Amino acid sequence: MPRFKVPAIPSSEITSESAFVSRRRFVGAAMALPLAGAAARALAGDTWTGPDGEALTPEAIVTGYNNFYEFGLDKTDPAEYAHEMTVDPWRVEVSGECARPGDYAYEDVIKGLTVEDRVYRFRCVEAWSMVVPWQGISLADVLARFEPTGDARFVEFTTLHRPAEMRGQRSVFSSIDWPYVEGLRLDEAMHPLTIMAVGVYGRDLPNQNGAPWRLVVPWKYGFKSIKSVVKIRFTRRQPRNTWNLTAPDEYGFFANVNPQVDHPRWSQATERRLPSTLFSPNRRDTLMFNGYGEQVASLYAGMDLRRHF
Ligand SMILES: Nc1nc2c(c(=O)[nH]1)N[C@H]1C(S)=C(S)[C@@H](COP(=O)(O)O)O[C@H]1N2
Ligand SMILES: [Mo]
Repeated sequence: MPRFKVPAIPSSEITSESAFVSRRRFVGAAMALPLAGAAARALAGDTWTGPDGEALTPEAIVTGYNNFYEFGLDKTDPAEYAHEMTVDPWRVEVSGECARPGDYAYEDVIKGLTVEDRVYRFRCVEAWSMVVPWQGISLADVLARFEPTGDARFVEFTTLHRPAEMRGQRSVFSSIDWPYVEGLRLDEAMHPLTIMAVGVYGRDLPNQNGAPWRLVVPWKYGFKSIKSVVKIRFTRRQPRNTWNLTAPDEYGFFANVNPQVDHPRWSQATERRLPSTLFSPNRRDTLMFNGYGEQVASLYAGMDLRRHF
Protein backbone atom coordinates (compact mmCIF):
# COMPACT_ATOMS: atom_id res chain seq x y z
CA MET A 1 0.00 0.00 0.00
CA PRO A 2 1.47 3.33 -0.95
CA ARG A 3 -0.11 5.35 1.78
CA PHE A 4 1.68 6.14 5.00
CA LYS A 5 1.90 3.25 7.41
CA VAL A 6 2.27 3.73 11.12
CA PRO A 7 4.63 0.98 12.24
CA ALA A 8 2.77 -1.96 13.72
CA ILE A 9 3.42 -2.81 17.36
CA PRO A 10 5.42 -4.29 18.82
CA SER A 11 8.32 -4.01 16.41
CA SER A 12 12.00 -4.38 17.05
CA GLU A 13 12.97 -3.78 13.45
CA ILE A 14 11.79 -0.25 12.96
CA THR A 15 14.78 1.62 11.61
CA SER A 16 13.10 4.33 9.62
CA GLU A 17 10.61 5.35 12.24
CA SER A 18 12.48 8.47 13.25
CA ALA A 19 11.71 9.70 9.77
CA PHE A 20 8.04 9.48 10.54
CA VAL A 21 7.71 9.74 14.29
CA SER A 22 8.97 12.80 16.01
CA ARG A 23 11.25 12.43 18.98
CA ARG A 24 8.65 14.07 21.05
CA ARG A 25 6.07 12.38 23.10
CA PHE A 26 3.22 14.49 24.28
CA VAL A 27 1.99 13.75 27.74
CA GLY A 28 -1.37 15.37 27.63
CA ALA A 29 -1.14 18.81 26.18
CA ALA A 30 1.86 20.75 27.22
CA MET A 31 4.78 18.57 28.23
CA ALA A 32 7.07 17.27 25.56
CA LEU A 33 9.27 14.43 26.73
CA PRO A 34 12.37 13.42 24.85
CA LEU A 35 12.40 9.84 23.66
CA ALA A 36 15.45 7.78 24.39
CA GLY A 37 15.76 6.63 20.80
CA ALA A 38 13.87 4.28 18.58
CA ALA A 39 14.68 1.20 20.60
CA ALA A 40 13.25 2.76 23.70
CA ARG A 41 10.13 3.74 21.87
CA ALA A 42 8.30 0.69 23.02
CA LEU A 43 4.85 1.15 21.66
CA ALA A 44 3.10 -1.16 24.06
CA GLY A 45 0.02 0.57 25.41
CA ASP A 46 1.25 0.59 28.96
CA THR A 47 4.17 2.82 28.04
CA TRP A 48 1.85 5.64 26.99
CA THR A 49 0.64 7.98 29.65
CA GLY A 50 -2.53 9.98 29.48
CA PRO A 51 -2.86 13.57 30.62
CA ASP A 52 -2.20 13.76 34.38
CA GLY A 53 -1.29 10.08 34.37
CA GLU A 54 -4.82 8.99 33.46
CA ALA A 55 -5.11 5.44 32.21
CA LEU A 56 -5.53 4.87 28.49
CA THR A 57 -8.84 3.56 27.27
CA PRO A 58 -8.21 0.00 26.04
CA GLU A 59 -7.63 -0.33 22.30
CA ALA A 60 -10.61 -2.67 21.91
CA ILE A 61 -12.93 0.09 23.14
CA VAL A 62 -11.25 2.85 21.11
CA THR A 63 -11.70 0.80 17.93
CA GLY A 64 -14.94 -0.98 18.86
CA TYR A 65 -17.19 1.70 20.38
CA ASN A 66 -17.51 4.37 17.72
CA ASN A 67 -19.70 7.02 16.18
CA PHE A 68 -19.48 7.01 12.39
CA TYR A 69 -23.02 7.41 11.15
CA GLU A 70 -22.02 6.64 7.58
CA PHE A 71 -21.99 3.02 8.78
CA GLY A 72 -25.01 2.99 11.06
CA LEU A 73 -26.43 4.39 14.27
CA ASP A 74 -25.14 1.83 16.77
CA LYS A 75 -21.75 2.15 18.43
CA THR A 76 -20.79 -1.27 17.13
CA ASP A 77 -21.83 -0.64 13.51
CA PRO A 78 -18.63 1.13 12.44
CA ALA A 79 -16.38 -1.72 13.59
CA GLU A 80 -18.68 -4.16 11.82
CA TYR A 81 -19.17 -2.37 8.51
CA ALA A 82 -16.44 0.23 7.96
CA HIS A 83 -14.23 -2.36 6.24
CA GLU A 84 -16.59 -1.92 3.27
CA MET A 85 -14.99 1.50 2.63
CA THR A 86 -12.03 1.60 0.22
CA VAL A 87 -9.32 3.88 1.62
CA ASP A 88 -6.64 3.28 -0.99
CA PRO A 89 -6.45 5.11 -3.35
CA TRP A 90 -7.51 8.24 -1.46
CA ARG A 91 -7.68 11.78 -2.83
CA VAL A 92 -8.00 15.13 -1.15
CA GLU A 93 -9.55 18.13 -2.92
CA VAL A 94 -8.32 21.49 -1.65
CA SER A 95 -10.19 24.66 -2.60
CA GLY A 96 -11.17 28.16 -1.56
CA GLU A 97 -9.01 30.96 -0.24
CA CYS A 98 -5.54 29.54 -0.82
CA ALA A 99 -2.71 29.80 -3.33
CA ARG A 100 -2.45 26.07 -4.01
CA PRO A 101 -5.87 24.58 -4.58
CA GLY A 102 -5.99 21.22 -6.31
CA ASP A 103 -6.99 17.60 -6.41
CA TYR A 104 -4.18 15.81 -4.60
CA ALA A 105 -3.21 12.23 -3.86
CA TYR A 106 -3.39 11.73 -0.09
CA GLU A 107 0.22 10.51 -0.04
CA ASP A 108 1.38 13.80 -1.51
CA VAL A 109 -0.58 15.83 1.01
CA ILE A 110 1.08 14.18 4.01
CA LYS A 111 4.47 13.42 2.46
CA GLY A 112 7.39 14.45 4.64
CA LEU A 113 5.28 15.68 7.53
CA THR A 114 6.11 14.58 11.04
CA VAL A 115 3.89 12.11 12.84
CA GLU A 116 3.81 12.53 16.59
CA ASP A 117 2.32 10.61 19.47
CA ARG A 118 -0.48 12.62 21.00
CA VAL A 119 -2.27 11.17 23.97
CA TYR A 120 -5.48 13.14 24.31
CA ARG A 121 -8.63 13.13 26.34
CA PHE A 122 -11.53 12.68 23.93
CA ARG A 123 -15.03 13.61 25.04
CA CYS A 124 -18.28 12.94 23.26
CA VAL A 125 -21.26 15.26 23.76
CA GLU A 126 -23.15 12.11 24.83
CA ALA A 127 -21.08 12.36 28.04
CA TRP A 128 -18.70 9.46 27.63
CA SER A 129 -14.99 10.01 27.31
CA MET A 130 -11.79 8.18 26.54
CA VAL A 131 -8.04 8.68 26.70
CA VAL A 132 -6.61 7.87 23.28
CA PRO A 133 -3.01 7.50 22.04
CA TRP A 134 -3.20 8.97 18.54
CA GLN A 135 -0.45 9.24 15.99
CA GLY A 136 -1.04 12.49 14.16
CA ILE A 137 0.21 15.29 11.97
CA SER A 138 -0.12 18.89 13.02
CA LEU A 139 -3.02 20.31 11.01
CA ALA A 140 -1.12 23.61 10.80
CA ASP A 141 1.64 21.82 8.86
CA VAL A 142 -0.91 20.39 6.44
CA LEU A 143 -2.76 23.66 5.87
CA ALA A 144 0.43 25.70 5.44
CA ARG A 145 1.23 23.64 2.34
CA PHE A 146 -1.76 25.13 0.56
CA GLU A 147 -0.83 28.72 1.47
CA PRO A 148 -4.11 30.12 2.77
CA THR A 149 -4.67 33.73 1.70
CA GLY A 150 -5.40 36.63 4.01
CA ASP A 151 -9.10 36.13 3.29
CA ALA A 152 -9.16 32.62 4.76
CA ARG A 153 -10.84 32.86 8.16
CA PHE A 154 -12.28 29.36 8.43
CA VAL A 155 -11.58 25.91 7.11
CA GLU A 156 -14.22 23.39 6.12
CA PHE A 157 -13.75 19.62 5.97
CA THR A 158 -15.86 17.06 4.14
CA THR A 159 -16.09 13.29 4.62
CA LEU A 160 -16.19 10.78 1.80
CA HIS A 161 -19.61 10.41 0.19
CA ARG A 162 -19.83 6.94 -1.30
CA PRO A 163 -23.18 5.27 -0.60
CA ALA A 164 -22.09 2.08 -2.35
CA GLU A 165 -19.58 1.50 0.45
CA MET A 166 -21.25 3.37 3.31
CA ARG A 167 -24.49 1.72 4.30
CA GLY A 168 -25.55 4.56 6.57
CA GLN A 169 -25.59 6.86 3.54
CA ARG A 170 -28.11 4.48 1.93
CA SER A 171 -30.27 4.14 5.03
CA VAL A 172 -33.75 5.61 5.10
CA PHE A 173 -33.40 6.01 8.87
CA SER A 174 -30.65 8.56 8.59
CA SER A 175 -31.58 12.18 9.22
CA ILE A 176 -28.17 13.43 8.11
CA ASP A 177 -27.77 15.30 4.84
CA TRP A 178 -24.63 13.63 3.42
CA PRO A 179 -21.78 14.20 3.13
CA TYR A 180 -20.74 14.94 6.71
CA VAL A 181 -19.17 18.40 6.96
CA GLU A 182 -17.34 20.19 9.75
CA GLY A 183 -15.48 23.44 10.20
CA LEU A 184 -13.03 25.31 12.38
CA ARG A 185 -11.99 28.91 12.65
CA LEU A 186 -8.54 29.17 11.09
CA ASP A 187 -6.87 29.98 14.41
CA GLU A 188 -8.43 26.86 15.95
CA ALA A 189 -7.28 24.82 12.98
CA MET A 190 -3.73 26.19 13.24
CA HIS A 191 -3.51 25.63 17.01
CA PRO A 192 -0.66 23.26 17.90
CA LEU A 193 -3.02 20.86 19.69
CA THR A 194 -5.08 20.30 16.53
CA ILE A 195 -4.02 17.25 14.55
CA MET A 196 -5.01 15.07 11.67
CA ALA A 197 -4.74 11.59 13.17
CA VAL A 198 -3.32 8.92 10.86
CA GLY A 199 -2.90 6.22 13.48
CA VAL A 200 -4.07 5.07 16.86
CA TYR A 201 -2.36 2.73 19.29
CA GLY A 202 0.64 2.70 16.96
CA ARG A 203 -1.20 1.25 13.98
CA ASP A 204 -2.74 2.76 10.87
CA LEU A 205 -6.06 4.27 11.72
CA PRO A 206 -8.74 1.58 11.41
CA ASN A 207 -11.56 2.48 9.04
CA GLN A 208 -14.04 2.80 11.91
CA ASN A 209 -11.89 5.55 13.45
CA GLY A 210 -11.76 7.53 10.20
CA ALA A 211 -9.09 6.09 7.92
CA PRO A 212 -6.94 7.19 6.33
CA TRP A 213 -7.01 10.43 8.31
CA ARG A 214 -9.37 12.33 10.57
CA LEU A 215 -9.44 15.53 12.52
CA VAL A 216 -8.83 15.54 16.29
CA VAL A 217 -9.48 18.73 18.28
CA PRO A 218 -9.07 17.69 21.90
CA TRP A 219 -10.83 20.64 23.56
CA LYS A 220 -14.00 20.19 21.51
CA TYR A 221 -16.76 17.59 21.64
CA GLY A 222 -16.13 14.46 19.61
CA PHE A 223 -18.46 15.37 16.77
CA LYS A 224 -16.04 18.10 15.61
CA SER A 225 -13.51 15.33 14.88
CA ILE A 226 -14.59 14.62 11.32
CA LYS A 227 -13.46 11.30 9.87
CA SER A 228 -12.21 10.09 6.49
CA VAL A 229 -11.65 13.59 5.10
CA VAL A 230 -11.68 14.07 1.30
CA LYS A 231 -12.10 17.86 1.03
CA ILE A 232 -10.49 20.86 2.66
CA ARG A 233 -11.83 24.31 1.80
CA PHE A 234 -10.63 27.68 3.06
CA THR A 235 -13.51 30.12 3.50
CA ARG A 236 -14.23 33.71 4.47
CA ARG A 237 -17.48 32.81 6.17
CA GLN A 238 -18.26 30.31 8.90
CA PRO A 239 -18.83 26.93 7.24
CA ARG A 240 -21.77 24.68 7.93
CA ASN A 241 -21.31 21.70 10.23
CA THR A 242 -23.37 18.54 10.10
CA TRP A 243 -24.63 18.35 13.68
CA ASN A 244 -25.63 22.00 13.70
CA LEU A 245 -27.54 21.47 10.44
CA THR A 246 -29.19 18.34 11.86
CA ALA A 247 -30.21 19.78 15.25
CA PRO A 248 -29.33 23.48 15.56
CA ASP A 249 -30.73 23.81 19.08
CA GLU A 250 -28.52 21.02 20.34
CA TYR A 251 -25.23 21.48 18.52
CA GLY A 252 -23.46 24.71 17.77
CA PHE A 253 -20.50 25.54 15.59
CA PHE A 254 -17.91 25.85 18.34
CA ALA A 255 -18.73 22.79 20.47
CA ASN A 256 -16.09 23.56 23.07
CA VAL A 257 -16.21 21.11 25.96
CA ASN A 258 -17.88 23.16 28.69
CA PRO A 259 -19.29 21.66 31.90
CA GLN A 260 -21.33 24.84 32.48
CA VAL A 261 -23.38 24.65 29.30
CA ASP A 262 -25.64 21.61 29.16
CA HIS A 263 -26.84 19.91 26.04
CA PRO A 264 -30.67 19.91 26.09
CA ARG A 265 -30.71 16.16 26.61
CA TRP A 266 -27.54 15.54 28.59
CA SER A 267 -25.76 17.27 31.43
CA GLN A 268 -22.24 18.20 30.44
CA ALA A 269 -21.06 18.55 34.06
CA THR A 270 -19.75 15.00 34.31
CA GLU A 271 -18.71 12.19 32.01
CA ARG A 272 -18.35 8.42 32.02
CA ARG A 273 -14.74 7.57 31.32
CA LEU A 274 -14.68 4.34 29.34
CA PRO A 275 -14.51 1.56 30.36
CA SER A 276 -17.59 2.34 32.40
CA THR A 277 -20.03 -0.23 33.73
CA LEU A 278 -23.21 -0.18 35.74
CA PHE A 279 -21.36 -1.12 38.92
CA SER A 280 -18.23 0.82 38.15
CA PRO A 281 -19.41 3.88 36.24
CA ASN A 282 -16.04 5.63 36.36
CA ARG A 283 -17.80 8.97 36.42
CA ARG A 284 -15.74 12.11 36.69
CA ASP A 285 -16.16 15.85 36.47
CA THR A 286 -15.85 17.29 33.00
CA LEU A 287 -13.12 19.89 32.75
CA MET A 288 -13.46 23.26 31.01
CA PHE A 289 -12.10 22.88 27.47
CA ASN A 290 -11.66 19.21 28.33
CA GLY A 291 -8.67 20.18 30.50
CA TYR A 292 -6.85 22.09 27.75
CA GLY A 293 -7.95 25.54 28.91
CA GLU A 294 -4.46 26.76 29.64
CA GLN A 295 -3.60 26.24 25.98
CA VAL A 296 -6.81 27.32 24.28
CA ALA A 297 -8.93 29.61 26.48
CA SER A 298 -7.38 32.71 24.91
CA LEU A 299 -8.91 31.75 21.55
CA TYR A 300 -12.32 32.57 23.02
CA ALA A 301 -11.49 35.68 25.03
CA GLY A 302 -14.51 37.97 25.13
CA MET A 303 -16.89 35.41 23.61
CA ASP A 304 -20.10 34.40 25.37
CA LEU A 305 -19.72 30.62 25.36
CA ARG A 306 -23.38 30.13 26.30
CA ARG A 307 -24.37 31.74 23.05
CA HIS A 308 -21.49 30.28 21.03
CA PHE A 309 -21.97 26.70 22.24
N1 LIG B 1 -17.70 11.50 9.06
C1 LIG B 1 -18.02 11.38 10.34
N2 LIG B 1 -17.17 11.83 11.29
C2 LIG B 1 -17.48 11.72 12.61
C3 LIG B 1 -18.72 11.16 13.01
C4 LIG B 1 -19.58 10.67 11.98
O1 LIG B 1 -20.68 10.14 12.24
N3 LIG B 1 -19.20 10.79 10.67
N4 LIG B 1 -19.05 11.09 14.35
C5 LIG B 1 -18.40 12.06 15.23
C6 LIG B 1 -18.65 11.79 16.64
S1 LIG B 1 -20.20 12.18 17.23
C7 LIG B 1 -17.69 11.32 17.49
S2 LIG B 1 -17.98 11.18 19.15
C8 LIG B 1 -16.36 10.92 16.97
C9 LIG B 1 -16.06 9.48 17.37
O2 LIG B 1 -14.75 9.15 17.06
P1 LIG B 1 -14.20 7.69 17.42
O3 LIG B 1 -15.19 6.71 16.87
O4 LIG B 1 -12.85 7.56 16.78
O5 LIG B 1 -14.14 7.60 18.92
O6 LIG B 1 -16.28 11.00 15.55
C10 LIG B 1 -16.89 12.14 14.98
N5 LIG B 1 -16.60 12.17 13.55
MO1 LIG C 1 -20.00 12.27 19.61
